[in-house]
Amino acid sequence: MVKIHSSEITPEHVYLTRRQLMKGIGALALGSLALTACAPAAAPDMPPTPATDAKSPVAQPTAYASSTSEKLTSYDDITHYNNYYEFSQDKAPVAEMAKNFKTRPWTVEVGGFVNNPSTYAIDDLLKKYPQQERIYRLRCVEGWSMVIPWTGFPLAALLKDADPTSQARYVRFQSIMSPAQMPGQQDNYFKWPYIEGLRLDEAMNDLTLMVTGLYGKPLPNQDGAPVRVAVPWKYGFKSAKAIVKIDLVAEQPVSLWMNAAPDEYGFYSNVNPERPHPRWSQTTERRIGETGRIKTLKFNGYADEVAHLYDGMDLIVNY
Ligand SMILES: Nc1nc2c(c(=O)[nH]1)N[C@H]1C(S)=C(S)[C@@H](COP(=O)(O)O)O[C@H]1N2
Ligand SMILES: [Mo]
Repeated sequence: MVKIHSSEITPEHVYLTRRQLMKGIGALALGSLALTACAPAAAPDMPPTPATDAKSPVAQPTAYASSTSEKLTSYDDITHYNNYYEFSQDKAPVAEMAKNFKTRPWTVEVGGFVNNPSTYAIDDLLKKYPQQERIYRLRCVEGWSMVIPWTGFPLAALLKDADPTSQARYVRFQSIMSPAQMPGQQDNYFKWPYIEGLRLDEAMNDLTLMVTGLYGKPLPNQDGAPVRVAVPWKYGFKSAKAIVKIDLVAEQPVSLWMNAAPDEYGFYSNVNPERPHPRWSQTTERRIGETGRIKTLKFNGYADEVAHLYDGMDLIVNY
């Protein structure tokens, strides 16, 4: 993938115009789906339809890609308000600190309980899986949120090719370990590398995205280049950045945050206004770039897509 200069970043108004066009094209085939910030997702009046053949340099629109009428968070906020503890516990310095992070060469190893383990060079991975645009809300456990136009491909596609065996019950994500480049990894305050995990059915859900770009451009380093995951119905920390290894495992993985503060951060970490964080309420959130607070929705507004995964589970106990 080519290096981009900041002058090549699509200005937001250009991007938005193009998106409106794409949305128009998508809407013809899909019917319009409207989700708003403060109301639960209006039930789509038709099931998600496969991508249309609309030609776009960004991606093919899908039902999800066009599924929000919410205002996008600005490129500047998405790339300068970052949680990335390998670099810093402060958000603002991350962009500058991550500027020279090396994302090539890069490999992603897919293994564990699979019939077809493989190690992909990142550019082969990008070529193999067609990129789509998905506009998702991102809700951080700290009580703020953004609306981000990601590009990427469903993790399910990668997992199907890996062909999990019957022993595979969870997916474990491992982020890069590179203390020379990442000052946050130079002490043992956290147990590095960053580990996250999903149950296999969560990982296979169509919403779970391998993210390789945003605003139609390659993923900026501070947002997890060259590849991160986006799991939009869970708190942001479940969406690990700079992934180097994906393992299918039998046991529930222990994440970095479960290790650091087990009472505060559980394995599931579904966005849930009914379960307060031990130190703050989760009933509202601040949309970055906007004033005031809006209501936090269960599963971050994606209940129609994912609530069935938790039938019969107590999500207060299984936080
Ligand atoms: N490897 C790694 N992944 C990570 C984090 C991190 O510190 N390290 N922070 C998480 C948190 S808390 C959030 S809210 C999101 C932030 O993603 P963004 O900076 O692209 O908005 O990334 C998540 N993924
Ligand atoms: Mo977060």
